[in-house]
Amino acid sequence: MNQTWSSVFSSLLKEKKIALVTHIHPDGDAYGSLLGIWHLLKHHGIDVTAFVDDSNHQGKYFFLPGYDKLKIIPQESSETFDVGITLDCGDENRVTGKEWIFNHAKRVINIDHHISNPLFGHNNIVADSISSTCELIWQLADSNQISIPPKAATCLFTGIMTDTGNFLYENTSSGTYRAAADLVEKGAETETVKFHLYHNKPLGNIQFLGFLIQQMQVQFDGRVIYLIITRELLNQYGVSYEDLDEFVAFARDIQGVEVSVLLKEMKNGSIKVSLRSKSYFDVSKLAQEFNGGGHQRAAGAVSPEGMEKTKEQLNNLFEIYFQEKYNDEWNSQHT
Ligand SMILES: [Mn+2]
Repeated sequence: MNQTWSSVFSSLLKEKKIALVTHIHPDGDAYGSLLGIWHLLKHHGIDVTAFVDDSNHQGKYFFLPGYDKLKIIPQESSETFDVGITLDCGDENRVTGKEWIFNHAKRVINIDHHISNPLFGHNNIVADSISSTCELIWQLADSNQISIPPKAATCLFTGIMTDTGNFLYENTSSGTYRAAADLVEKGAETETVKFHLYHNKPLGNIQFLGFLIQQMQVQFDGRVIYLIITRELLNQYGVSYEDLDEFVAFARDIQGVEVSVLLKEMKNGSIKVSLRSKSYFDVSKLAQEFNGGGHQRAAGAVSPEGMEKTKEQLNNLFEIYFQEKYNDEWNSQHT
């Protein structure tokens, strides 16, 4: 563990008042790191508050300990904090309450694991080779011998599990298993996590997935799959935003597929682009072409163009990437 990061983290235990935020449309790693570090700091006597946006407050991560203690970012308040921490935010525009945290905290610490992170904090603990922000927090605590209470362990375990696709993705290292094993020993309630995330899916979600799979578009000799979600469709099936991640990962698992693309129409007509790749395609580069970012195997962006135009732009990029960058892989891949 990097010495500077380690000491920045241990110095948190000397602070009086800390605010925590994560990214918009929080996923398992976002809620896991937010609540994991909240329990950890609280356990060590810090006055700490975890803040979220109001928009998605009944999501599938409700079972995480402390979820009901999350506070909504206030519209107006003169409250100040010694430190503000942004968790799992690949860039400042993804931070929930970005302006609020920079205005109300004397110092902002950016704790993240996205390769495209531009280091927007006063201190930056950004480790792009680590599976998840939750694993990074475990490493920071472990290297400083800061004890992790059971509730924090449950939250951190959740983020590791979701960001690695249940320890399947190639971001899963020996260190990831070590972190997970240690969190289990520290009391992570793995059965609760597994039940709520994997064995309790709403029927509508699975029916929606079935529909999407029927409609999916196969391109580039089966190497690229498109899942297209219009607003109409989303309303019809009542599927929440946070479930869509799973679908794009599911399509990527099809034999011969290298990149899975999910295009989702948003309220204002722009298109949310989610990208997953299997073994060689660096989708963070593709996302950057749309001013987005992420990881090599999982990235995203928002396209201001409509559905058809966005798909056309993506196809042009795939054409170029497969011909120029990934020509060897293109020729050698067995489909
Ligand atoms: Mn993450």
